[in-house]
Amino acid sequence: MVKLQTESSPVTVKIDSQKYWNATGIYLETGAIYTFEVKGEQFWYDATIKTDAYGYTKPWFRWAEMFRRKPNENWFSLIGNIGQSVEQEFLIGKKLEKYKVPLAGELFCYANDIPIMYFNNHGSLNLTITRLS
Ligand SMILES: [Ca+2]
Repeated sequence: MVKLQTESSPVTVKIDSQKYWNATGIYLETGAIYTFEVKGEQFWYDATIKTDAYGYTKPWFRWAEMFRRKPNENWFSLIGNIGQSVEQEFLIGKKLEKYKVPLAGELFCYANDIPIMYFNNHGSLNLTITRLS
């Protein structure tokens, strides 16, 4: 497991849209502040729908939104999670400027989708993590 220090270089990890949990191998420490960013133009695919880390909305999918892992965030938005805990889950999107870690653990990530709908996902994003303090 990698622990970033404030003077460490940023670390980039691959987040695969098909994985229910992407274990990043990055250990986030309690009270530390990090920046998470998907740099530049990067895309992943929900079946044939091309989108970025902000994800997308479709009026004809509205009925199914409540079944998403994060019901109130876009389809395919990039979500971060610490230690696979339901209490420590947050939207990253393309950039989360400053995130203060409430409780230490490994960073996990996923594309927001319905749990049984990961089979038709394609592509991955490179997420860069920097420790600020
Ligand atoms: Ca899907």
